[in-house]
Amino acid sequence: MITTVQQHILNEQQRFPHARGRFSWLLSGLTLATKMTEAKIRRAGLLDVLGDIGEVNVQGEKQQKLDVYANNALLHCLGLRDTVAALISEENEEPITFDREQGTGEYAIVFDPLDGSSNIDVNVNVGTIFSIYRCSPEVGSKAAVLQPGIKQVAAGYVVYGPSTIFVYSAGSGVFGFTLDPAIGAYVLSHEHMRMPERGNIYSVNEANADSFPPAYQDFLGKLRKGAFGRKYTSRYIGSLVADFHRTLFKGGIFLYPPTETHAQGKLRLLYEANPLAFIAEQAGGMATDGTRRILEIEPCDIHQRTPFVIGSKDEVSRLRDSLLQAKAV
Ligand code: P6P
Repeated sequence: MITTVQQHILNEQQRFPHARGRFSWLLSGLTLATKMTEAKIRRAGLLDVLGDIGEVNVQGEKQQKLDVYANNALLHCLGLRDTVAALISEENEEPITFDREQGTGEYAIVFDPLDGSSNIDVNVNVGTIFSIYRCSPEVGSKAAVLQPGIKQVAAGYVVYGPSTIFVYSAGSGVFGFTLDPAIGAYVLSHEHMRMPERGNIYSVNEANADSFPPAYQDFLGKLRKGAFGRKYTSRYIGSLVADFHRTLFKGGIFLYPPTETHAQGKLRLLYEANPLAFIAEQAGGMATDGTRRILEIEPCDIHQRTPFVIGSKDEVSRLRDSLLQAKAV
């Protein structure tokens, strides 16, 4: 007997009698958009969707055609859901808002439509990352998402790879659904996913290592020397969703520290760090900006960046403690 994402959400919502199935209606917009994107990615080499369109997004990054397609699919599918009051995307400078009838439009969705875009042309995993917040007409869309990540109603990602997996949490554990191309549905494949307490993999772009703050360099040196009683290996795909998905399964630590070119880190708080931090904590892991819990950071701008450390409690807390100690000195 298969359980689809919608069925799972409806089962979950039975525990919340006040929910009127509107959340599952909203989520169906998300899953549809990602299936449309997956169909394009799966045939990328055959369709004229590779390469960039010669424009750059708000981040100053070249927009790949698949970026644009993924963004438009999400804006279209979610815009059709009257439960959605606002959409905030990595690809759009300002929020997209909708005038909904009184009593509808209760959610704001934040997303990175196609993360890891630099890997698209070389057929390496890419992903979609999303966060869902409640918002009310009084609060307004920007204020609704400029809240700490602990206010997320739900969050998750889709990793497009050898198989396409939709991973999400609504605050009661982490669930994975694998897309079955034979029926075009996401089918429950991973229940109550848990991140190992510790691992033996660290994931960082070593090319930036010389510009990391000394305490980070010292910590990475300790991992390499087996100072914590186990040998580590290094894995870095350069696609956040793929690097995180591996960390969720295998444990260990992913880091994007402050660097010479990105003093505040490169990754974005609202649509990269917060949703993955929500998933990590729900799975028993941990996520910081080095020293502070990611989910407690008060955002000031929808595109703000943050240093990002996520993974098993053991490694993330060891790094946090050594960074706090370095600060205290
Ligand atoms: P770097 C991809 O462009 C991305 O936004 C994330 O998916 C990834 O973790 C990071 O940038 C890679 O950045 O500087 O190591 O190439």
